[in-house]
Amino acid sequence: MRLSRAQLGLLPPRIGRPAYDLDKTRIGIVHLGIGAFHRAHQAMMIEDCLARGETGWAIAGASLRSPDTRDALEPQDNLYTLSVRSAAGEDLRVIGAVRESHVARENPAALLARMAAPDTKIVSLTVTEKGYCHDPATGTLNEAHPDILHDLAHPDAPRSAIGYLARALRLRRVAGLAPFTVLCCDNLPSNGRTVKRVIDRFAALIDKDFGAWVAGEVACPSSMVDRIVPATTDEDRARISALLGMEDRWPVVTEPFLQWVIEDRFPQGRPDLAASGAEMAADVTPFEHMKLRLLNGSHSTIAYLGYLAGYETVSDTVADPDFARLIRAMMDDEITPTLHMPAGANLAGYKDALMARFANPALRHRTWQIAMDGSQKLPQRLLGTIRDRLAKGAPIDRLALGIAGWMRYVSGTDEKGAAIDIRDPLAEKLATVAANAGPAAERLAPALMDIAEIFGTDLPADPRFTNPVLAGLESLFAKGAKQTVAARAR
Ligand code: CS2
Repeated sequence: MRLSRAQLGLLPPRIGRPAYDLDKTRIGIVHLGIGAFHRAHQAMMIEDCLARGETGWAIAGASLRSPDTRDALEPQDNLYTLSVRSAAGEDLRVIGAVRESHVARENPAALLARMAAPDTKIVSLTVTEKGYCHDPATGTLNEAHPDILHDLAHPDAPRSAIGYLARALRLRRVAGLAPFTVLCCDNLPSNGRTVKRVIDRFAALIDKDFGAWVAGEVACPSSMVDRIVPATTDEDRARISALLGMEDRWPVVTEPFLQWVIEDRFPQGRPDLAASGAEMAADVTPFEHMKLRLLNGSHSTIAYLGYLAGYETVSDTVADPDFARLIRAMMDDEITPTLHMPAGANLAGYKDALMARFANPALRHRTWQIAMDGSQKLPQRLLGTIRDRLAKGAPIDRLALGIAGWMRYVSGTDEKGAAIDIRDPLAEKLATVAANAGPAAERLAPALMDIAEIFGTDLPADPRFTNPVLAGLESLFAKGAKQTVAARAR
């Protein structure tokens, strides 16, 4: 038996389920990038809006390329289980907010029609950092990106998320409809401003007049999103299906913590997200910095150094007291002084909670998963913090070790000599650099720092940056991650 609308009544009583009439709701949001994160975060908050009677905000989800999510969800009437897991146990709830699953590559017209429909007021995105086809160091559109070149040449048959946004906005304009609000939910710095910069430029390249309309009319509020959502495993599928008494092909497993801080700029309206627990703010920048630097900066550092030390998950890594000490010291001594929080923010409490979240033994969050796409992540997670520190003449030893960990990781071979499966849009370039440099820190470090789309041109020229990174990388090659971390954690 498979989870579906017809079977909802057969679920055991302890399993939560939609507390509203699914047929009485309409689609008001199109979400590009319907992965695990969206389904554990925004879709859950929208579910609460629908349950409160805000009927106009159900979600049409889309994957740009892979049919996997659609193939799993459509036969279940797009229902799926959200599991909230910690040492205290597991809570299960079936979510009904997602009403359609699109695969852009298979049927672009259907997705564009949904994005251009009069009821669609918001198009939100979790397409990961690389999905914006931008230059990570500068945050501007990468006009040489193959998908962007394609979409500029064929604006009516786009491939990239940016191409879809532009095409759908154009269809709306032609139809005399107001644009939708573009809500970026990816871990980018000033993510609304970044997507705005990229889409404005793309639209201007297509047509000057259309570009001016997009620049003037399309709102892109920034938002800080936070919830740890590891990839679903087959073990999760089996356990959750057994608890449901019916099969769910793609449940999502997450932690109790959830945060969403959103700039309140939605000219076409929005659901009452604050009533679902979001925080509406005039400016999310301080919250973005706090989260990207403390959580994601630590996450990436844990991912590279933990992977190299042989730890499979984040919780395994921080169960090593040296790693936990290093990360906490990095947060307290090197990251916190760069943050400018509004009065009343409790950073100490945030960091305590973060350490507990990393230690959550019920989440098997693989270091390898977080290590993906480092070229797109390092600038906002570690390098921005490093720049702020250097501007104040402050030391960066632990942050530099995080960068050195990435370098050691992308050298492509682990400490036992086994190949590392590196996933990164720059993987080919990284492999060439690593092959030319060999396992020699003094050659590898400068060669990697030469990649301007990651490091810019300022950092490689600053010995206060290059020296500690090189020292870290030398130690990682000579002594390994465990000993290097132990020596620096005390
Ligand atoms: C992680 C994030 O995979 C990663 O790079 O750092 O997905 C992280 O779990 C979320 O940003 C938490 O909100």
